[in-house]
Amino acid sequence: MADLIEIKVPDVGNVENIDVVDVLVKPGDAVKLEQTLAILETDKASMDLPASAAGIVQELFIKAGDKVSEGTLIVTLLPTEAAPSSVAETEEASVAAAEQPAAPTVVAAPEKAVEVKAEPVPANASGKAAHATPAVRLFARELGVDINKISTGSGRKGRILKDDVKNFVKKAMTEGTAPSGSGIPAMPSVDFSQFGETEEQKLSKIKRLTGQNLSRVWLNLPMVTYHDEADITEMEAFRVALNAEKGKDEVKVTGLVFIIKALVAAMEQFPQFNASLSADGEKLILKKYVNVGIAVDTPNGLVVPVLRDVNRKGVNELTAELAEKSGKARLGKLMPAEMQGGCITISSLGGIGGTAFTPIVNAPEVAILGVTRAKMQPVWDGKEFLPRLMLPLDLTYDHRVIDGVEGARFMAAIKQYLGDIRRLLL
Ligand code: CAO
Repeated sequence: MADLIEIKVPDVGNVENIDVVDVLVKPGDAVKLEQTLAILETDKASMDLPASAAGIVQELFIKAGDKVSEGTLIVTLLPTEAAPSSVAETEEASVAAAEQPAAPTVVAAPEKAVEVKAEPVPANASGKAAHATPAVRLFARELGVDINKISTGSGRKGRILKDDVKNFVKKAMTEGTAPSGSGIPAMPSVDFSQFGETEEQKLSKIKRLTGQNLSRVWLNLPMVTYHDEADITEMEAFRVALNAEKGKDEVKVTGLVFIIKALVAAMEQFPQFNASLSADGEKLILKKYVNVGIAVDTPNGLVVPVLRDVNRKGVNELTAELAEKSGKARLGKLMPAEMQGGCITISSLGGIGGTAFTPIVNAPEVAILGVTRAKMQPVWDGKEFLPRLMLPLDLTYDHRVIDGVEGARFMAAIKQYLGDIRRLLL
């Protein structure tokens, strides 16, 4: 039988009687090189005690609560052939290597390590305490991670490991969900299965990305939504007449194309709506091009194709382009470039219904126009009530760029263009 490898407490710098706070292996466990065997803690530091060789645990000589010093025997391992058995190649060398144990990974404790140690283990929202060693808790604290937000760990029995903390931070960084400094407490995670049957459904990538972007905008932009109605009775009559002239296979003009034209005409009149605020908030970047994003509902979530140079295109060209882009969006065939460079966005729910809503600005744009369902209404003309087709409009704007009066004037201009589309020619 191969010689057993003895793993002892290495030189930890003249510290005696170190507390063993946790032992992570038991007899029979296969241990990898550098795997943490135990967590030791002094009043100055927490340290993971790594295995200086790979093997199967034969005997364990310490337990949580013990005190150890340099040279204390921790475990004996039976070297395994399959795994890299040690830092060195041969069995003899591995025994030698075990006698010069790898240095423990030391995590410096904060000034008041003793108080930190005494801290009660907080429970997460599901009522369960996060399952992690003090060293991992300390590591999480140093990175500013609330360990209770890591729902399960990849360690034994769901124990949270350092890698889980690292992955949590990585995920937060890439998804932009890292604390924004807003000081807003995170939503608690709730175990709904305690109230009844549940089923988990993964969000589509589009939904996840949209959600992150919307949250960012919601937290960063002071937004105001202004509501009004445009009289589109004549516009609708013209649209119906236009479509009556179209052949069976031709794409029909929708009201949305006129709304796009009216919006763009208003933007030319009020250039601050065709602008973005510089990242430092010091400058307004005015755009000389006019591209309009159209929110399109797709099976995978909301996407916003961008119609370019809308001011230079006529109703028929825009009708064809809108049909093409929204069709591609629904099939998930839009290229990233087709969703970039928008100056303002329209979100139209008119095909479905509604009387008003508060769309969220598609920042760094400064405004978004929401549209809900037009309906016939009695409108008083000073002498009598007339049946008019009224279109509800909702203009949300970034109040850092647009003030209330500008918002109201911009909306009045849109209404005027929609009320009399001949004005689009002026
Ligand atoms: N008032 C009354 N009727 C309206 C209308 C309005 N404001 N807007 C559309 N309609 C009618 C259309 O005329 C059409 O009628 P017909 O079938 O009789 O021709 C029908 O409703 C369906 O229109 P549509 O929605 O297919 O076409 P559209 O050009 O108006 O809109 C598009 C295109 C791509 C914007 C739309 O299909 C869409 O995806 N809307 C959802 C936008 C969205 O998800 N917004 C996000 C909200 S915030 O999260």
